[in-house]
Amino acid sequence: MAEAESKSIDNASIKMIEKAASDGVNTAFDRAEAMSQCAIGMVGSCCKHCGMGPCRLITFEGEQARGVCGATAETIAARNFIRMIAGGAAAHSDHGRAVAELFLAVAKGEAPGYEIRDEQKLLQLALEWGVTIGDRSNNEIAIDIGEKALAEFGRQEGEILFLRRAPLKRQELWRKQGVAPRGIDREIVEIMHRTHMGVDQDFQNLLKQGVRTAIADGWGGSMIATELQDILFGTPAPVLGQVNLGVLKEDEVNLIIHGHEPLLSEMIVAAALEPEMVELAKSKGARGINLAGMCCTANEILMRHGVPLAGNFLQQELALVTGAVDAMVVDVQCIMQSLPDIAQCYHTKIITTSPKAKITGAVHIAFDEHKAMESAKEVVRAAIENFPKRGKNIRIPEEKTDLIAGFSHETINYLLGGLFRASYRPLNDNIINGRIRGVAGVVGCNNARSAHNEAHNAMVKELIKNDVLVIQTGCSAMASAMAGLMVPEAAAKYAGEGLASVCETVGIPPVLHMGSCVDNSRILMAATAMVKDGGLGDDISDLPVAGAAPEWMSEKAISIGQYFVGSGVFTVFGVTWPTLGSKEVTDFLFKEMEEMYGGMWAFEPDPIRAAHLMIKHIDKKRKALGIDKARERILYDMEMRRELEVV
Ligand code: BF8
Ligand code: SF4
Repeated sequence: MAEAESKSIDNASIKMIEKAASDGVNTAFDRAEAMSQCAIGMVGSCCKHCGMGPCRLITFEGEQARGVCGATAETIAARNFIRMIAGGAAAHSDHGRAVAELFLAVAKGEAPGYEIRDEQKLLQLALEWGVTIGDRSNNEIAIDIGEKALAEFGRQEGEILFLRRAPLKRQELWRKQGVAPRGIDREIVEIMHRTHMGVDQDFQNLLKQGVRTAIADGWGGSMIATELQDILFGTPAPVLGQVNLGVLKEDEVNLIIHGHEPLLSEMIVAAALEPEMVELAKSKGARGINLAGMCCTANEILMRHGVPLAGNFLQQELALVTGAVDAMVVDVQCIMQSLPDIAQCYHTKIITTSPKAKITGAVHIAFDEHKAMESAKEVVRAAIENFPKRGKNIRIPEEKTDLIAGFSHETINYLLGGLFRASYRPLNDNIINGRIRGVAGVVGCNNARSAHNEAHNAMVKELIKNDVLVIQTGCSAMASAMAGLMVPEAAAKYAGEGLASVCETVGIPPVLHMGSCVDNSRILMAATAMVKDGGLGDDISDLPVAGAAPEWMSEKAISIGQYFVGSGVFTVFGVTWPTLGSKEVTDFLFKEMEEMYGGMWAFEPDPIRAAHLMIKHIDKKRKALGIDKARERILYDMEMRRELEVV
């Protein structure tokens, strides 16, 4: 069916889109087709911030349109844009806060079942934050760290603590530009205030607050989430996993864990291993319990436990269409409201767990972190008890692909430098000598307005073909994994000769999975480590690196993009661009920001062209560093080598 094939490039998904159609099930793919997009809202020119609107700004020839209150297209586009940043930063940061709260409860002995797994990282953070170590116990140290982390959200003045991790030059630049965040919540609230009717009406001033808030996300809320999760659940190390709907099993209880915060899912992983649970599953006729992840929760439990990935954002409904999912448990973010409706067509139980995220039609099992194991067992039991209710209409696509995940910033350090001299030196050296042209972070969502996974795969393949090492998070990482790009063998098959030779020596894939979307903070740390190791300039903006989210859809992606730009990275987005209604705002984001921050936005829906914009930027940085000639020599060497091989 040509139609399903235009919606996804993944075979398993195509089969399930077809099955959904024959089962009479409506999915996001159908809804995207039926839902027309408002041309004015799409370009950021619709304001409904007060009861005199919505004001939909259309510029007539020679006449500048304004809202009823007099707001211009620039003000409206900038306000809409930074409200997206506020939404995204709030989501990541509230996740960070939940982790900090659990962390503190664990340290105080109030959350049985959890423990501190990465002592080294705990002590490192204690040193960094000036927490006394002495002969104190890990829990005593962790109480101080947890309190300091929580205070970051409500901090009113000064600067958030993790800013000091950035290269010195970057910190100075942030201070000079007035975008060093004071506190995480404060910056988000200030966006909501300044974008209220009749407050900040200078688009540059609005965008500046957008940068400050995004930095509070990347170097604040998200980084707190990543760091404390690592200390609590373990810092990821390379692990073999599998991805795609084919990880579901016909003869086992299939429980999908979907959402973002690993607090509950970590405990579900433990609960599913409990003998009483396995016995219960067997008593219901199942061979065992099969856990699989969806969206960023999937990335979290893959990175730490090797739990397979059932799929990315646009596969959440398709998983239910297999008819083989006994329960899908969700927490927060990127969860489609259509899930309970689709579940009704099969037998699946949709279980919500967070007081922040209930869905009409779903069962709610409140997750209590103080009795986490009990909550987790209740969820697993619900899945098991639902297993006998499976209907006959089951089809699990066979597609599943191997991947290696677990490339935390620390792991990359060890892998490259070795355990005793962990460093980014070999990466920097290979960039300087030209074997690796540069590094690209390709991240973000799927978007039902563009073919599922198509842009991710096209862009990533083009980048590695051109010797750009790719690091990934989120749904984008899963897209590459499905395409077989996250195994070491992919280097010989898809990467350019220079990159392939480095990957083969170190034994890594050309595309590295760094985790969930809050783990984009790992990319910031990796970039900082590259600067600190020397030879590639003295700021992130000097590095031959670039970022992209070719299939973005969520506000979180805009916040991530903006903190990359604010940290000095050229960042290109696909699908659509939300400020096109104002040329001034768009020009400011695409051009002026480079002068201010060394990084800027770009919009290019064609993934190959977007990849070449990234490569062009990388080459520009190589030239500025004076290392462009090295690469020419390398290529010449290879040309010569090929000739010799022919002889
Ligand atoms: O935080 S990449 S669709 S799942 S928003 Fe959502 Fe986008 Fe996926 Fe993870 Ni990130
Ligand atoms: Fe219209 Fe101004 Fe109200 Fe927005 S704030 S809806 S532009 S009157």
